[in-house]
Amino acid sequence: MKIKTVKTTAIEGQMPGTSGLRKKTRVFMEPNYLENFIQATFDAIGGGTGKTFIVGGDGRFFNKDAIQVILRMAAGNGVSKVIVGQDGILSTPAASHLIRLNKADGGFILSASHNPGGLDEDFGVKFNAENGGPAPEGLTAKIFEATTTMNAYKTVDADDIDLSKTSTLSHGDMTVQIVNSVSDYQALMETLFDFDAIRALFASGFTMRFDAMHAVTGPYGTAILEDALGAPAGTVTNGVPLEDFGKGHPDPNPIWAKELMDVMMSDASPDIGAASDGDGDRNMIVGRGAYVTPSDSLAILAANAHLAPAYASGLAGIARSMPTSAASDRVAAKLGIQAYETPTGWKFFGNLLDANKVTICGEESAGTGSSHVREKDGLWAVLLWLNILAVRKQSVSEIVKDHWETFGRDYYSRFDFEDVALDAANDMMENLRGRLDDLTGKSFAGLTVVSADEFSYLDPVDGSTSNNQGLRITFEGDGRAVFRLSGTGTQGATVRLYLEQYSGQGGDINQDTQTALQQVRDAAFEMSDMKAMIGRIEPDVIT
Ligand code: VG1
Ligand code: CO
Repeated sequence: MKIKTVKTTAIEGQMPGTSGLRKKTRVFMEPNYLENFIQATFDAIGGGTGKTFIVGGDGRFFNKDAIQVILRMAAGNGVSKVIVGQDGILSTPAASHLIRLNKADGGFILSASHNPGGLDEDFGVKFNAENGGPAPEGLTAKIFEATTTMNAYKTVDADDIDLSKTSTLSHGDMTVQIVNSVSDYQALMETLFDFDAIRALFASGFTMRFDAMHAVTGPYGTAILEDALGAPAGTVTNGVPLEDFGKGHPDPNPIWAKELMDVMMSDASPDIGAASDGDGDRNMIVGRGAYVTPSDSLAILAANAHLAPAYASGLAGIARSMPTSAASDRVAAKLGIQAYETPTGWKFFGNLLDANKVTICGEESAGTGSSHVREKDGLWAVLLWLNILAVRKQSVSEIVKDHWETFGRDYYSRFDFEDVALDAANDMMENLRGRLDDLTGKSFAGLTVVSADEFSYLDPVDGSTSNNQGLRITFEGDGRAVFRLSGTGTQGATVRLYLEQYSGQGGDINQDTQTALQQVRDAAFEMSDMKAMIGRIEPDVIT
């Protein structure tokens, strides 16, 4: 098969963000856009010759077409083998596992995660490195650099490969292996959790609703929860992946998973509700009448992980992203293990996991995971919850309440202001950044600032530094506000304001969240002059 070199021109720098390159689908479909990014990735990792890669995506519109492009380009770049999920389907954690299992040189995951899919919505590509984790910052910088100097890409003339059946095919010298999307991942889960105990839980009449949101976890949820663990048929809802996710936002939070929330808050509520996002790396957990915030979920999973076989001997440490609440730090302190605070995005956990400094990690945005892969893992979190419930034989809300009684409660909420004019968002951040040094000791909305800084991370493993990772302000009385600009939006800027208030041990754990956060919120609005700077203080989404 003849390798073709196609001339192209650099597309003014394609910058991979928190989670790969994410753009409108139509942008990805422009001539050479996807091709440039893929070639830039091959160039940045020193070429593809003789290497093995994993390829799959969340099933959104353009997934299959993009895979065919990548397969031809892989052959053009001398790759020796590509392993692809059947029908082009691989969840992000399953792809991470396949990279590790097959000792591959990396993987391409096609997804814009929780962003909507379709011709007029979003598409994305992430490159994961040989450890199975998102490309570290040094590599994303090289990829970006390569996109700016690009003048040709390599591919082959070849027909599309049939992705619908598990089989082994070829593009010339390159082997393409189509694998079942679920089975290796399921086998991994069986090594981590007590499937017999969870099976017994379901057999005893325990009920669950898992909302796959018409995204990638449908086949995984059905195979594992219903077929392997014996949950009744119908436990998994919206279980067929659709190219437009049924026109929904496959984002597992109380706003976008409203259908599930309504059931969980009603008399017909099952014992546990859960949902996952577009690419299967996020999770939402909700008990009967009780939503569990992701920050609390991370802390509770960490505090109870020893009840599952894989974590019975304890945790090496716990890591959380900076905007995530301090709840998991309290667990680490009690367990006498190290707590790490990293910038937003899973890539920063990779080094800590590889160096065995931590076992469990999480983010406030509904991501939790462990050392079993190098990505956050939605179903993993759901299964760990089920394992804990099977052992403790208490309800979700009893477990949550018990946790708060032991550790105190970290009230938490995130406000998202979407599609803000870029200049306005940058000006607001710049303005606040410029005043950080003067904030300490000043009062806003009656709250005195204890400290204010811009988060910068020194990686304890490789010594690299990541600056500009969010503005954080702590208040007297254990309150905190964090301002950050999103790195995953595709339109304008998204301003995220993260609010947190600790009840103290033995403090009031029964307040309404927004009431408990009111003072911190007002102080944040006042100190940033948000109303004047971006023209509003009403968020689009509150989680
Ligand atoms: C968001 C979340 C962050 C997460 C990232 C990717 O980033 O806040 O916690 O790691 O999405 O998640 P940002 O920059 O928009 O705040 V996913 O599920 O898209 O892989
Ligand atoms: Co995701």
